[in-house]
Amino acid sequence: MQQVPSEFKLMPEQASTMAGQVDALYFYLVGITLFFTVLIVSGIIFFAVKYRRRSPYEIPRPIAGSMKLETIWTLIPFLIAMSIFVWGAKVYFAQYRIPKDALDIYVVGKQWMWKMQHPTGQREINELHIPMGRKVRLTMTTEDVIHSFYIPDFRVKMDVVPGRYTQMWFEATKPGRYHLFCAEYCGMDHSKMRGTIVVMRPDEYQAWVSGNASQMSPVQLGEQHFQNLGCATCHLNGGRDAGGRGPQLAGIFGKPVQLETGQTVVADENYLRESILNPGAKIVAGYSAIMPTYQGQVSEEQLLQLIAYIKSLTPQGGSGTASPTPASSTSANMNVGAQASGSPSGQRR
Ligand code: HEC
Ligand SMILES: [Cu+2]
Repeated sequence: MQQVPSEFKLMPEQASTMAGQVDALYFYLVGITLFFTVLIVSGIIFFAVKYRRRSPYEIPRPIAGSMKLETIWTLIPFLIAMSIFVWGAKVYFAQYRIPKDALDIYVVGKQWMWKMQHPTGQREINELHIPMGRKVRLTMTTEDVIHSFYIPDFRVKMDVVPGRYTQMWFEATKPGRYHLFCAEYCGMDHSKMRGTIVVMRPDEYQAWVSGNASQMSPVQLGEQHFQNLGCATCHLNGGRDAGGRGPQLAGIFGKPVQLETGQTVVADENYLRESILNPGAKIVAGYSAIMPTYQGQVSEEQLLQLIAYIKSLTPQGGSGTASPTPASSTSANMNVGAQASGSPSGQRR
């Protein structure tokens, strides 16, 4: 299902809200480079001709230096460098601050394919259907080595790292089919780890989603795992008050958690992941380390579904056994913005 561009293009298409911003900065850099290349090269030629040696015994006039000149050629480059810095930081924050109100897609990379799951349950391999004009947030991890999720036409790229979650977001502005590449060398078939992002008009997307509606949503699947893995026996809704041996999970997402050590951590996706795979790493204050590890018992996809389920729980309505909130509305109570740190991976740890 690869789309082969029919004509040669100097630049990829601008198909997301980021594309214009990235390109403007890029052209600014190219413009500055061109300007100074021309200025310096013509300066060299001009002075070489003007001050050429005219007789073999010529002795040039000594130059005493010029404060004014030095100040100018320090100040101007400084201002230019700062303009690049400020502009670059602006674009950087626009890209790496993950919006809260977005459509949540879960991505698992592996050698050599991309597996995606929609909040409504649809799964896709090497293809991702998304609506135009809506923010889409990807929460990504991999089963094996580092990959990188790269959509040139959107000007977005993010590493996909084993053992943790990275996130990225985009908003497509044009319907069409766009290349998805793995941009981190990941073994023999790295070059075949490609896919297609299919951007649809909102009504088309709605039709596509409801046309494939038989699957269970990540939240529903997560609830199943929660029951099957026995989490519900310790994590009762109501927590200790209800007789549970573990803390109540409803409502913890995005909130600070007090640890046994006195430290506080924010319960983001990476914290939930660690709590399930390596419960001993961070013990919740007031509890003992009785939770077994689920390392090796849950796949990356199941883990993402468990986390989607925990995120969907609300203290009043949801519980370990009650039916989850409808999948399509789960993004509303997600609080990934808590992770809007400035690091390139968008993660805290
Ligand atoms: C034997 C009882 C038990 C089982 C089974 C159990 N847990 Fe736990 N869980 C605990 C206890 C006790 C804690 C608090 C101590 C700690 O942090 O390890 C905890 C902590 C957690 C936390 C961190 C909670 C917070 O408030 O920060 C999460 C998330 C979690 N468990 C998820 C799960 C999931 C998902 C499962 C099933 C895959 C599961 N647990 C199974 C007992 C259990
Ligand atoms: Cu790869």
